[in-house]
Amino acid sequence: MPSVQIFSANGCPYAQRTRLTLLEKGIPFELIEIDLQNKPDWFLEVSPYGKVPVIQHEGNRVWESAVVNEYLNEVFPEPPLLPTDPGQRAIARIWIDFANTKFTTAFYKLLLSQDADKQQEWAAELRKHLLFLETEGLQKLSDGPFWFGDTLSLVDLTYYPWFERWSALEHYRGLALPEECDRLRQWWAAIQARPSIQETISPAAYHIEQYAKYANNTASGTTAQELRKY
Ligand SMILES: N[C@@H](CCC(=O)N[C@@H](CS)C(=O)NCC(=O)O)C(=O)O
Repeated sequence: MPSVQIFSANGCPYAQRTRLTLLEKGIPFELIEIDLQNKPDWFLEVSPYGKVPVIQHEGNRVWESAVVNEYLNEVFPEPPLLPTDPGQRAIARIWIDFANTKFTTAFYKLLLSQDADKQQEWAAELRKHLLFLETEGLQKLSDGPFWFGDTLSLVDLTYYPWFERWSALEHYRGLALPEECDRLRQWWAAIQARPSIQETISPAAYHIEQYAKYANNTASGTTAQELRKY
């Protein structure tokens, strides 16, 4: 029996981050699929926030994908998915924080916004973030193809799921990757070739369907409710 259990949902980008981390490290795991539209009663006991992903490992229960991934990187050190130099490791964490606080927020706010002015505002915000990833992140940190050069890191795995879902954003809101994002495109091509990605990827049509309720603002899950508050 694998030592790691992950509570996951196939469409969830945060859970995908953690599934990718498990696969990249070659950690055997048991996957428990949660139907987020119809959560089992026991789920709140496992997940205090009512969200996926959550992992259980040797008496530890950990949630919040960024924290889960750091935990996995510490207890299963090979291959390392964060730079060993403390300065570089801090930079990696800054980019992970940027994904969580700015980038994914703009992604969801754009999808949830219904009026044209708000959509324009959030599209401009997201475009600004993409250019920031390109010029301050990818271009300055390494020659690629990944954030820290040839070696994949948690930063790559943190951003990947939203780029897989870009087809849905483009479908509902018409926002394409800006022309000038060459390094982002190079990164995208390189990361898509990873076996871990091929094992977890879902087609564009699936994501378009999954986000239909975000795009017409009828999504009723905890995550959508929280995002509507600001
Ligand atoms: N900050 C959390 C976000 C996790 C999250 O929002 N998961 C969503 C699915 S993508 C969820 O489980 N939502 C529960 C719900 O919508 O009721 C993380 O990084 O793990």
